[in-house]
Amino acid sequence: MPDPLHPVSVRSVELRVLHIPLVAPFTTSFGTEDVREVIIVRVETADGTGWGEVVTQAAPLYSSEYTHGAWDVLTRFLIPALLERGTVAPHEVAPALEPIVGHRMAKAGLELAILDAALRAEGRSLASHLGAVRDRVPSGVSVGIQRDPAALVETVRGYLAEGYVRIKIKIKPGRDLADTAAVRAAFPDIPLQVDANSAYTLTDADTLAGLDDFDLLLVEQPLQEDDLVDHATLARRLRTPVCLDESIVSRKAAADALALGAASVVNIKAGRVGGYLEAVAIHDLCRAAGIPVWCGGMLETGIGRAANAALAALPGFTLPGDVSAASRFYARDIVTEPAVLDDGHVRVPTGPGLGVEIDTAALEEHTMRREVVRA
Ligand code: OSB
Ligand code: MG
Repeated sequence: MPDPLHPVSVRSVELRVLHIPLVAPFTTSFGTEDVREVIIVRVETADGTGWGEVVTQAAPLYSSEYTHGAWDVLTRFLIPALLERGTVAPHEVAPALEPIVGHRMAKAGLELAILDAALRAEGRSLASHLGAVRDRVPSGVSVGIQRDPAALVETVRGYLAEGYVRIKIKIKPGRDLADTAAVRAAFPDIPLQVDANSAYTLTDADTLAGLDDFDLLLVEQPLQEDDLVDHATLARRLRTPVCLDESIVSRKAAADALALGAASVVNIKAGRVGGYLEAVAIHDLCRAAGIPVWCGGMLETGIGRAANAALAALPGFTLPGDVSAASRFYARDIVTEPAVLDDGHVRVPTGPGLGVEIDTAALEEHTMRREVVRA
């Protein structure tokens, strides 16, 4: 785990809801988004500013959290709890917020802003603090459900032409085996995986076993968030490795999943687990258990995208993550140097804190709502 950083003295926390248009609609088993709704956090401390991102979506479909619920719990409970303490070191944020049950994405966004402020004050990068061992990370792309399998093949072709080194396609009942077969037939050798976002039950085990024909890296979250035992049962039925996303809400959940044999690969998302420090703890426990991990994504802006690149540079991240270029989702990101794809990789920022600077004009353009909470 990272060494503790010095505390910062928090003076105020600004929240913004942003609406950022997506370059193309993104469809999963739980719905279609064409505008990203996200919360950006800015903390002002005695030693400078820090930025964070709350990766909720507009509706509670991926998890129970959603943007306006996160706004409410942040303004009423989480931010007041931090302001009441006065000073806080990054590793003290999660324990300080622990009495408030759940709301992990909201907590993660606040912790990231404190981490950024503390690291900028010490002139250290988030990547070096978390334990990064690489200066660039291989870039995979998550491809939404398209009109039909032929359209999916053309969309995938475009991403491969850009250089993405691993393709993930979204599946749901009725749009699974034929879609996967079409992509595999068109591209026999690419690293390919599928993500069901909890859309199946164990009664679909025969269909899911059909995925074994396509030489997939993994099938991600076929069953519900709390179906650990059913995932273990399914994993015994499939040759395709089962990877968990939604189910891994904490280091405890990860340990339970591994103990049950519910996952042989883990997707780590800092928002889903309550922060980047908890994410490192999950990385550490999976690494010790010989379980490969990869860095998931939540359509992050340049803030969360920079942090994800730092996390994905840790040694246990042995599979390419959903750490794509900003242009995969956004025409106008909110950082001055959006992440780009270079030879199938994304650079790990090396500057202090997140290592990215905010494009304030872009930030303003996308801001729908703003509030400052003071001590
Ligand atoms: O299940 O990984 C997921 C986006 C929103 C919610 C859930 C998921 C996703 C993605 C996109 O797959 C990954 C990305 O940000 O590139
Ligand atoms: Mg997923």
